[in-house]
Amino acid sequence: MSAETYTFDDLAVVMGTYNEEAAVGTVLDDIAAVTDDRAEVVVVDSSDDDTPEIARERGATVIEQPPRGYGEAVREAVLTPDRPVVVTTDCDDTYPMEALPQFLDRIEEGYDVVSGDRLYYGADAMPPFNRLGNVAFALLASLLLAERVHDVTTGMRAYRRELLHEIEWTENTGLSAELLLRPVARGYDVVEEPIEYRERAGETTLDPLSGGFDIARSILRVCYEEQFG
Ligand SMILES: Nc1nc2c(ncn2[C@@H]2O[C@H](COP(=O)(O)OP(=O)(O)OP(=O)(O)O)[C@@H](O)[C@H]2O)c(=O)[nH]1
Ligand SMILES: [Mg+2]
Repeated sequence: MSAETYTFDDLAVVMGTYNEEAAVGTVLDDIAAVTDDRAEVVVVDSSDDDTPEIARERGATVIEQPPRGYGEAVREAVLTPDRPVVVTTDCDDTYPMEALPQFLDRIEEGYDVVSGDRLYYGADAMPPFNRLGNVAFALLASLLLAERVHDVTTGMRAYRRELLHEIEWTENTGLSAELLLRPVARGYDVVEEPIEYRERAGETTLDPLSGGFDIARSILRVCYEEQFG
């Protein structure tokens, strides 16, 4: 691992947004407050509400895209910034932006990926069905990769920028799992960092059942490809 010094000027925070007007203001204000307004913010937006206007007012770069699912938006979002450290979040006020300095510190220590582990503290704010699903996804991936991972679908991670461009990303609903599992399988330095998880502001766009099947399929495909592909 090679250590380098980073400041908030080296940080980009990126997200997909689909009708998140109830949360986008809070999320972007939190990022600005925690980073002294120095992080670049990239929003890939598919909304038909006021989300993009609110994001632009706060200085974010807004890229418009038709609604094609989580991964289509987040792939474009993570590949856009030129800054050396890229952090993903959901735009629903569930993830603690206060943890950004800690994530940057971990990258500075030399990690390639820092993954927010929501299950460590119990994730009481997560619906029980989703919590159970996440425990099952983590066990499945751990078995297939022979390496213990604890939260494979978290939306909050920091990545060293080069890694994002070194790997080809193929998944949509399962992109979050893919963004953890391919680096783990390829021997990058990955660490899971416990984070608090809050209840969502605004409506979910995810159907837990069909979304869950898509994620399970992505985990199987990605782990198979990494081992035999
Ligand atoms: N641009 C774009 N963003 C999307 C799309 N689908 C989801 N998102 C965004 O991706 C992020 C994650 O989606 P969520 O609805 O929070 O999904 P989740 O976290 O799995 O589930 P809940 O938080 O429980 O609803 C949010 O910021 C959404 O607004 C899409 O088709 N296009
Ligand atoms: Mg969410």
